[in-house]
Amino acid sequence: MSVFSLWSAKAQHQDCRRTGGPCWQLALAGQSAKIWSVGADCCSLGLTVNLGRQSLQGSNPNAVSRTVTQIIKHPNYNSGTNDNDVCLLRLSSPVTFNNYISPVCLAASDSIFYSGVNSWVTGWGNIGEGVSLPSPQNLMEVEVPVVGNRQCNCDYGVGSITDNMICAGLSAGGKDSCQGDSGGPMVSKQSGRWIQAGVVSFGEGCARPNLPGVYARVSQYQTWIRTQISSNQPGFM
Ligand code: 4AZ
Repeated sequence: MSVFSLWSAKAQHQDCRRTGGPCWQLALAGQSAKIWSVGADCCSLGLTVNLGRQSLQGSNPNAVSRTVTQIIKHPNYNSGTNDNDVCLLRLSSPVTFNNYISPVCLAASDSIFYSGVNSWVTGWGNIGEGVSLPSPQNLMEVEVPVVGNRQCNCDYGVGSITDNMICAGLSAGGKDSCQGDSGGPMVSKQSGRWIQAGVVSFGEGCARPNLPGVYARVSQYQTWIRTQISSNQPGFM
């Protein structure tokens, strides 16, 4: 048995080049968006995933770590357009779920996230566009409404937001994911359950007006994820 976690293909290529950076949030999330965290350390010697970690400093009594033994990048990832910006990380061994570490539901293929519906994004990324801002020491969380693809295409230029993307942000700006958050989860609550709708992918700047954050649309990857997990883990399904 093994455990897989969703990440961003862009983060694998770009953020891994950063050294000394903190962590990246991964998309193995929890029933309550407020109590989990999964981060991947800089990958000079391979990735380490920290689960249940809330702070970069001090004791994290609920944290456990696993190494990453396999990275499966989406075959149609396009680094020019950011289309299909997802990958799967295989952890070295299963994790026991508890109040601090729990899985999130993946958006089903037919899931709809209406524009205006709130979503929550978490991560260890930059807290603003300015380079001089300190990296957060605690896992951050932001609440942003979904922006429909038609509107998001108007914002970014028609054709740049594909059906494999989902956007979220305020038209006035001010709240967003940012560099270093890539790979992390965007979750929404549907019928009392936390559903992962997106994986942090890209955006023009951070928290700018009429330039929402763009996320890989998880509902497009159900089939791919299931195929990968079962073919890499015989007997699981
Ligand atoms: C990045 O480079 C990044 N404002 C992630 C999210 C956003 C922008 C940039 C969204 O990882």
